[in-house]
This record gives sequence, structure tokens and C-alpha cells, in this order.
Amino acid sequence: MSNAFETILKSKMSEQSYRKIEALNNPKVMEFIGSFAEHCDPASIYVCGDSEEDKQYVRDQALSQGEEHPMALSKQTIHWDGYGDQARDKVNTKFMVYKENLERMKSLNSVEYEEGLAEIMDISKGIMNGKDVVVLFFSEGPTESPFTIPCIQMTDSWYVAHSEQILYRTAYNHFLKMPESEKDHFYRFIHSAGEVDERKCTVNLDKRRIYMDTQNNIVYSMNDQYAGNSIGLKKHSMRLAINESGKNGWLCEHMFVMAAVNEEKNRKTYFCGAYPSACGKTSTAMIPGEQIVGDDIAYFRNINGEFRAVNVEFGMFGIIKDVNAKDDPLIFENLMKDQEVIFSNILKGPDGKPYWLGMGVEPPDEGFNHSGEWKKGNKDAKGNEIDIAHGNARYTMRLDYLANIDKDGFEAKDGVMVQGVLYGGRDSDTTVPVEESPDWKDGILLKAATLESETTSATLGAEGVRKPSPMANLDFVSYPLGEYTMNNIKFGENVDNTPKIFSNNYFMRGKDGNFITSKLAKRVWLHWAEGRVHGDYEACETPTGKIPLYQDLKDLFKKYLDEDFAEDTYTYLFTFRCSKWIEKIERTKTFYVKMDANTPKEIFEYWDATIARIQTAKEKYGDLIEPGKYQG
Ligand code: SPV
Ligand code: MN
Repeated sequence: MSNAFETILKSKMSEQSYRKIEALNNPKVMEFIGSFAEHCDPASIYVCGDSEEDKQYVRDQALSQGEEHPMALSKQTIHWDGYGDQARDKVNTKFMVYKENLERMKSLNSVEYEEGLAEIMDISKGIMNGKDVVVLFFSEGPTESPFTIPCIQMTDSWYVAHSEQILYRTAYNHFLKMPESEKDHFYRFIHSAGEVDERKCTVNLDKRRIYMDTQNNIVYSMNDQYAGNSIGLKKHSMRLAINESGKNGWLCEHMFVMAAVNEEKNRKTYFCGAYPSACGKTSTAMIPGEQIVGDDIAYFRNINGEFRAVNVEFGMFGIIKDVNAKDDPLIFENLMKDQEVIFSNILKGPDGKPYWLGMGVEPPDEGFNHSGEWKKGNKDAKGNEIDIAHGNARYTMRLDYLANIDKDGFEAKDGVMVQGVLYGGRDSDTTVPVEESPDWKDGILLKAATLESETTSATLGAEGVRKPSPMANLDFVSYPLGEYTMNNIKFGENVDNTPKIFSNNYFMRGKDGNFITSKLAKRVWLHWAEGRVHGDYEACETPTGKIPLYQDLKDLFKKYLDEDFAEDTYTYLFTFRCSKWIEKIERTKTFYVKMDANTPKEIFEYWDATIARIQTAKEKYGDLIEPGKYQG
């Protein structure tokens, strides 16, 4: 195949690499790689296939280029992002939007298309100068499945490449086999860490830009390394997929996928769940005794009338803070083994071992961390003492190392059939620990759209402030929120086996301000939901759904936790709080008006009707309605 980029690509690639892309016989792939080879001007380009040899080459490069460092255990490595590049940059992450769509997208962080393109092309011109670049092929979801979205990543960061090889399925062979009719459909990600210092950290953070073009399925990420900013396959791809799914009748959600295991009844029930950050998402997916399929991103498709889901990813990019032998034994144990893990932004001690916050192990007084050479008491430029590790420090690890992986679900090309969807917020005084929605639409509008998270002492600013977090997906929803909410409703209503929706709240506080139940109680709420899916339990009505009966929870607490669950604790936890609920719905209405003035009227009408129903209940039963009292 002769092509316009043959000369430049041959000048930067080995014969073997060139042959690999030539074999794909895909002009759009050539054009993508060729045009950025010209524009970003790297010294060399390596084309990475699916072989173990290629994967090893990427690992070796990450170490030899100095982006990762060895640890005492030979298969583990550590990477540090720059001191100012430790989390997602929300300000400089923008949608590039055609003029005619600007009005529709105005509540999302957007830049006019031509203006954004000119800026990003200016920033990226020659940015890879002198660098060795790698091109990789991946799949979102299992390869060669109804869920597959093929992706190409071109990056000058071997840490990014290495992370993606752990987190996603490689798909060079999938690209090789793509039929002619599908050859145009893949996502493109171009990334550069830009100029780096002697620690191999990005220097020009003021020029950090993450620009998304959902109209052409391409994302440009420049001058960053933190994986949430740099990795195309994770949150960038997610925004493209949310946009595409919205047009085509499927869904991309910020959700875990897991199986609740009922040994007594010999059954496995799949749940998906969305929780804003720090509200229990990973710990729910990892409840001891259950099985995990994925912890962050799910695609939903209607396959022959069934609601089916896949975990988009192959690994996990998990928060490492507070992972310790007591609270997260399964993850902790894997982080202590000699197997492939990339630690990021934690301390490498003089003994070559990893140390992080909340590890439950006494850390040394010196070593290397995200600030460089570190000694206890060191201060940063602002005079703040530098901790041993960053609060958003992470581990990157394959999911199938975990003993609790659901192997069948993890590999299933058609995904798993979902029977329950959980939405959980952080709420000290309004919602009950578990409540079932009367139907799907109600679940989306009252459980998913109303999700909120309260600020904690761990975040800056005032404590107890409620932040709206519809579907826990707000950072990634790439078209207007009202439309997205309607698409959620339609998807669930169009399948034959519509799952039940449940809300969760693990954070209700008692009159003394303390949490009422232990972290382990999650398992009880999950198993009540599991039982409801199969018709095992009766429930009592509230103005917003159905809650457990005391005796069933008492039995579940005994069975799963060997705890005696007191009836007055039940009554307190499951009391329906009328005024608080009305306030919550009012806050949601205000937020939707702000986010999407075109939110369909039927959504507001539904919320208003709910408020009226709660108001009537309040007049009849009082502001606080104890479980069992409400009769409609
Ligand atoms: C999240 O913030 O939701 C994450 C981590 O999963 S990041 O990759 O930064 O998005
Ligand atoms: Mn996430």
C-alpha cells in the first residue's frame, strides 16, 4: 500500500514496525500515525503488537527511559508524576465543539472547535522532538465482541503505554481482522508528556491541555502524566463512548460490575453500581465473599432483549491510600507479591519497598516520592509539610490477580446479565442504607439523578456540603444532562429483564454524629437486594420505594456478620425523613436547571409529583415516618 506518509513513517520506524501498520491495510490508521509523526516530530516510533515480546519491550523502555523505577520485588515498579500533576485537571479538560453545537454544550467545559484545535495543534507542534514514541492498539471491552470499541494510542510516555497494557486488552490482532465496513470506527488518542525534567516529570504544566473531540472520536492530551489525564483508554475514551452510546441506544456508565454470591441458594446475581468518589464504590465491588468483574467503567447493551454489561477494562487503577491488611486484605496481599504492579506517587523506602498513607506499616523517615528525594519534615514551595505519599496515589494492577475475580463474567464476550443496579451517595441524614425503587424510571430519577456526596474533613473547605453527582458520572457526561438522563430511562425500559434499582447509603450518622453501622454492613444491604431480585423478601413501603423488614435484616446480620442487629437501630436507620427528602429533590431540580435548561419537562413533573406525595405523607404521618407506618 503506498501512502502519503510512507516516507516519513519509514524514516522513523524500524522495518518491522512499518510492516505491522502496513499489514493493517487501514488508511485511517496510517493517516493518524503519519500526520502526528509529522506534526509532533518524534525521533522514532515503535509499533506495538499483542505479543509478550512487545509487552516486555514496553516494560523495559519504561524503566530504561527513567519513567519507572525498580522496586525490591523484581516485577514491581514505581512511577512519579510531577508535584502539580497528581489528579485530573478539570479546568483544562475541554470538549472541542463545532460552532453550531456550542449552545447545546454550554454547561460543559467547552472550547469552540477551531479555536481549540488551533491551540492544541500549536502546543503539540514538535512536542515529541527527540523522543521515542510508541503506538499501541487496544480494545475497550473484550475483543471481537458486540461491546468492543477498538482504540489507538500514540504516546511518548512508556509509563502510559505500560499502564494501558495492564489496564486494557491489547487489540492489534483485532485491528488486523477488522472487516472493511468497520475500519473507520476506532477511537484515537494522542498524548505527550511534553518537556520533562531530570526526574522525567512534565515541566510545562501551564500548557497542560486535554481536548476532546467527540465529533471525530479523537482526544489530544498534552503536557501531563497523571493517568487520569494521560491515559486515552480510561476517562477520555469514556467521554467519547458516552457520546456515542447516547446516539445509538446503549450506555457507558461509571460503574463497577460484580456478582453477589448466594451459596445457600446456589446462585450468582450480577449487580452494577455507581458511587461518587470516596462513597464506597471499590469496597462494594470488593465485598469479601462476593466476586468482582470490574471496578470503574461498564458498557451496557441490549442483547436479544437482555440487559447485559461488560467491564470495559482489564485492570484496576486503584486509590492506594488506606489499603491495608485489615480493611482490604485481598488487594493488600496482591500489592505485597512479586507480580506486575506500577505504584504511583507513593514512597520508595531505602529498602526498595513501597510505603503509603494508611498502609498500617511504619514508614521510614526518608526515601523517594512524588516530591523527589524526601525526608520526614520536608516542606513544599508553599510551606506545607510533604507527606510520605499523595492522597490520590495509586496502584495499577491486573484484575485477574485477585482471588475474588468472577472469571466467567470477566471473560464473557456477551457480558453478564445484570439484575440489579445500585446507586450510593454519602449522606449523613436523609437516605436509608438500602431502598428499592418501584420501577426503573423511578430509580433513574429518584436514586440515580439525585445522588449527592457530602464533603468530608478529608477534602478542602467546609464539611457536610452536599455536591450533586447524578449517576456519579458528571465529570464524564459529554452531552446535555437531561438528554443523558432520558437515555438512561429509555435503555432500561427497552429491555425485557429490566433490573431492579436500589439506593445505598453507608454514611448515615447517629445522634452522636458517629456512623451507625460498620463498613462490613454493605454485605447485608447487598444480600437484601439480591434476595429482592429473586422475590425472597417482603418489604414495606415508603413514599420513595421499598425498604427491608426488621426480621430479614436481623437474620442477614446474623448470617453474614454474626452480629445482633437491634430493632431501635433499624428504626432509626430506616425512618423516612420527609423534609430532608423534599430538600434533596429541590436541590436536584435546581442543579438540572443549571446544567441543562432543556431538560425534558416530564423529568421535572416527576420530581414535583414526588414532592407532592411526600408532602401529603408528611401531613398524614408527620415529618419522620418510622418503617411500617406508611400505607400510601
Ligand atoms: C476517577 O477519578 O473516577 C478514577 C481515577 O477512576 S481517574 O483515572 O483519575 O479518573
Ligand atoms: Mn473512576
